[in-house]
This record gives sequence, structure tokens and C-alpha cells, in this order.
Amino acid sequence: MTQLRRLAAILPVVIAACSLPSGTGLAQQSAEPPVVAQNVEAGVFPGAIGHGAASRGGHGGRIIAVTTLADNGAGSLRACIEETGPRICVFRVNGVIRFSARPPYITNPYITIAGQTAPGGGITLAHSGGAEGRTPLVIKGTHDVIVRHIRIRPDISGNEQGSEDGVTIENSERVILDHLSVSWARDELVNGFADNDAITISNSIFAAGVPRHDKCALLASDPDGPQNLSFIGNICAHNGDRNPDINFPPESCVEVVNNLFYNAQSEFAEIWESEGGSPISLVGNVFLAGPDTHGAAIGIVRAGIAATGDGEAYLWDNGFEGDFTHIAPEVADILVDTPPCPLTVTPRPSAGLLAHLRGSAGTWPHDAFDSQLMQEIDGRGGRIGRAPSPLVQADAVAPYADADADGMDDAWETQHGNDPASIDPWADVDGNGFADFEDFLSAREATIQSGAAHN
Ligand SMILES: [Ca+2]
Ligand SMILES: [Ca+2]
Ligand SMILES: [Ca+2]
Ligand SMILES: [Ca+2]
Repeated sequence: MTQLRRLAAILPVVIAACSLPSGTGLAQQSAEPPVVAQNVEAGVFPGAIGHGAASRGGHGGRIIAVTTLADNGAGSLRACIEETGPRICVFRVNGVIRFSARPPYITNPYITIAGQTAPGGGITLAHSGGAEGRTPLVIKGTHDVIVRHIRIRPDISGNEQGSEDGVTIENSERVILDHLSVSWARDELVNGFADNDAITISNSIFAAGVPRHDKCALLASDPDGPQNLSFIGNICAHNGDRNPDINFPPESCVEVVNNLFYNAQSEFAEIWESEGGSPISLVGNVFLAGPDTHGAAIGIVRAGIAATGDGEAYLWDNGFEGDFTHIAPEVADILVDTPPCPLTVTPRPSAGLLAHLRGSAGTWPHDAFDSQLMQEIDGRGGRIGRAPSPLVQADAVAPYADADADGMDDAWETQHGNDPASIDPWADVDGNGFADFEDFLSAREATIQSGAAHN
């Protein structure tokens, strides 16, 4: 049991209802508002939330500059990933990193990949297809990993569909995936596999998986034991089913909060019971029909195949729009009035969620794909199954000045009271409780998300 879960178990409080459930599923949801954990320990960066919030990433470690888009060699992302010890990969280049050999696995713990440091349009991962065309981001057999503001767009198919997710998390703990934009995988866009725990997947866009395995998120597959996982503030769009797939053993703490699920074909959220019965809190989500959503589609389904026990479903303030079955009648048999575990976050109302996500979800700045996607969601348009657009390499943009090579923009350092002539990322000169490097990343993220000019 993680520390977070202990705290959550000790100090639950009942928050006031923030809005009434909406849509025709109203009477089918839980009767009592969610219980939210109090005094949850802060993570290493502001905005670290969920069951993975305690991930250290590379906090306190070396700042390693990625200076080339090349697959490997000095200054490559692969080289930073394969280093050992606490480390932060910062980017002095922008554009597409196309792995031509098998993409690197993150197996050494204590790493942060800080995509928001990249100049211009940021960093996109892809592969070159063929036998090496495999999942571009794999976190395997490790712990304390944070990946933020990275796009994953495999625009060329590899030979093996089964090893071609967008992101795979396998046998790992304390992982945060935040502000990713993932598309065009031929297996799941994001997939948890085997024995994971303390995972957060937040503020990301998972869109346009490749048919006929166009699936958003397989949150757990073949779990060995209970897992704690948070899926918060994400958009799943243009994926036929598994939006998301929820199949955890009893005693797991799984929360799916404030996500937008758009244009599923057959199933949106799937509650499975083949690992003994999933406990799940589905709170403040929005389920929107799109052009591919057929009338027999289901918003929240209880998947009875190979069931080995009853799940527990806590549903609150989920909103639905469109002509499909919003909540399957069978879900009523496993509905509970208290979340199986206290939520780690205070949910937003589902009303207005799209407006919020428009300014938060995905890798910033949005690329052409995400910009178009957001327009499609606004207009309830777009389709499943369009071919990937070949990635175009971006023009190089000069990075911010960082003469002391501590990852922080020297001009920001001067403004903030840090020393632009010494390596001081882990100081806390403003005494706000967060390392100044994290303050820098937060300030930079805000600048980029606002659309302001930046290097
Ligand atoms: Ca997979
Ligand atoms: Ca600096
Ligand atoms: Ca400095
Ligand atoms: Ca600080």
C-alpha cells in the first residue's frame, strides 16, 4: 500500500456536490458525492496529481541536455534514457526524433523527460517502421519516471502490431505521464502491462488509434496484484473502444476523473471483471457521440466475458451527449454509493469540462494534429480510421540561453533570484517548497500554453 493510499484511507472527507449528474444516466449513478482524500503529500512538481504523484522522477539529479534529434550517440534522448542515477532530460532541439533502431526502454529509475524545455514546437517521437517499428515509449521494470510534454506519433507502421503501442508501462511503479499527445498506434495508445502500481496518466490526448485495433487505453493487462492508478484530465478521441478498458483485481484503487471521451464506435468505458472484479470510480467525465458512434454503443459498460467476481462501480456526475446507451443496465448491480478508495483530487464539474480541457490537454504547443482534433471535437466531426499524416521535420528553433547548463533559462533565473552562472536547479530561493527547476518548468509551461512567443 502506498503512502498516498494510507493517507487517503485515514483522512477521507465528504466534499459538497459540485454539480448534479447530467444526461439520461442521472438515475443510474451513485447517490452520494465523492469522498476526496485530504492532506495528500505534494509531488516534486506543482500539478503532480493522482496515485503516481509521489514519483520522484529525476528530482535532485543531473541535468542532461538533449542536443540532437539523432536516434543515438552523444546528446541523444536515447543516451539520456540509458544513463543511470537521478537525471533530467532537457531539450536544446525541437522536432521529430525518429528511432531507427528499436526504441529505447526506460529501465533505469529516477528519470524525468521534460519535453516542455524544447524550443519551438517541441518534441515528437516516431520510429522508422519495419522490424524495429515498435512502441516509441516503453517504461519497463523500473520506478520513479516522469514524462511530460512529449508527442508520440508513429506515422509509419512496424511489422508487429502487438508490440506497437503508443506508450507501454510494464512492471513499473511511481510513473507520471503528463501532457502527452499520442496518436496512430496500431495497438493501444497507452497500455499498462503486468505488475504496475502508483501510476498517473494526466492531461494528455490519446487520439486516432489505427483500425482495426483503434483503442484508447488498456489501463491494466495481466496484473499480478492490486494497483493504484489515476487517469485524470485526458481526452480519448476517435478510438473504437477501450475508452478506457478497466480490468483490475479487487483492492485496487482506480480513478477515472474529468476525462473527455469522444467518438467511440462501440464502447466507451469498459468495466471488466476477469481479474476478480474491478473497483472503479468514474467521476466527472464526459462521453460524447461522434460520427462513428453507432446507436448500439455504450458509454459505461460492464463487460461480463470471463468474469471471476463482481466489480464495484462508483459513478458520479458523468455527462453524456448523443444517441447511445449511456450506462448499461448491468452496471446497476455493481453500483456503490462510496468510492472504493477516496479520490486523490477534487473533481471539476463535468459541465464545462470541454472548455477546460481545450486549454490544458495534450502536449503544448498543440501541433497541427491536435489543433484539428480540438476543432473536430468542438464541431462533433472527424472520423475514425483516417491514414496518419507523414511527419514533417520542423525547422530548428534556437533554445533559450542556458550558459550554466542547469536547464533553466538564464533570463528567468535572473528574474527569479537564481544564479545564471551556477548550477542551482534544486535550490528553492523563493521558498515555495518546490525546487526552482520545477518553478521554471511551471512558468514555461504556462507561457507555452498561453500561446505566447517562446524559444
Ligand atoms: Ca498493447
Ligand atoms: Ca541556466
Ligand atoms: Ca543557474
Ligand atoms: Ca522554489
